[in-house]
Amino acid sequence: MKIPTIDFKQLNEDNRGNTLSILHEACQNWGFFVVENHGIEERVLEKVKLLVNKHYDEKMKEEFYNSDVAKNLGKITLSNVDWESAFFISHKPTSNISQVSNTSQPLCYEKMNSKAMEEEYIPEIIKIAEKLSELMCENLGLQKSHIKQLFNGTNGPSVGTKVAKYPECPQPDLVRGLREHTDAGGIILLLQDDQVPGLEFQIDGRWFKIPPSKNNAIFVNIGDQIEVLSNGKYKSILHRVLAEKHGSRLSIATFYNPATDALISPAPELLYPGGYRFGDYLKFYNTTKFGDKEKRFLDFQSINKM
Ligand SMILES: O=C(O)CCC(=O)C(=O)O
Ligand SMILES: [Fe+2]
Repeated sequence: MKIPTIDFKQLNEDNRGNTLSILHEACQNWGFFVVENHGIEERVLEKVKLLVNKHYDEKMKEEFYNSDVAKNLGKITLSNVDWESAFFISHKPTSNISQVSNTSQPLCYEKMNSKAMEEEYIPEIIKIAEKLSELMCENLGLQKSHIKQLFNGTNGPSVGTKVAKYPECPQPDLVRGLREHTDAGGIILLLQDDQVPGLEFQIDGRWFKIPPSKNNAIFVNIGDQIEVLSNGKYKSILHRVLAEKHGSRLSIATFYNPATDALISPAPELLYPGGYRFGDYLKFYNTTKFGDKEKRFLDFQSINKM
């Protein structure tokens, strides 16, 4: 199976329709896809990865291997922990970079607050999230700005980044890098390792391996709120990260989420008809019984509104 790939370059050309269909299919049936030719400069991506790797080697690695999780591997059952060394940075509506730096992650201020992360990478990744949100709306037959507006709340969408390494693990069958879950929010954009694997998504009950990204493509998956607003048309899919015996895996995951006070509901255009008397439905059904069910729902919904 090949991971669905969205080539942003093709959106400006004759292939736009085809690219939109690939995206629609990916959101309906896979819950994830890869974005190529996204427009973020190679130089920026390489710099961000280098800073994170360097930070891990200098400041986080030793702390991780001294932690209870690492020390207890093989001694007690590690069913409720993750073999992960990570910290979280909030970007929007407000940046917490200075707090992150002042507390547990002294490095962060110097390194992550560098131009590369906050000024060059994050604004570009937000642009990609918003472009994808517009394309999803187009595919769902919604106003282009529907997702953005839904996510807005009082102060605009919440955006944050989990900066992680999954350290090399001597006994990877005893623990997960990150236990299986779906993501709570909206659109998740991942810049990941180009060598070390580990990420897996579940399709039809079977785990599907996501290979490392060789060409700095951005891996995207959708979260629970996109499933809800699309009334279940798009799916947030279970995923996990395996611990690996050879090499530590880099993962920089940016979450484009609703504001905490955003009021979420399925888009009215995508709802099943609702709030009617069964007798009225039956009357309409009797005249449309041998027609298409989807069309009957749509027509009944619009009649019912009047
Ligand atoms: O590290 C990864 O590749 C995935 C991370 C993830 O699933 C998460 O943080 O929710
Ligand atoms: Fe996740």
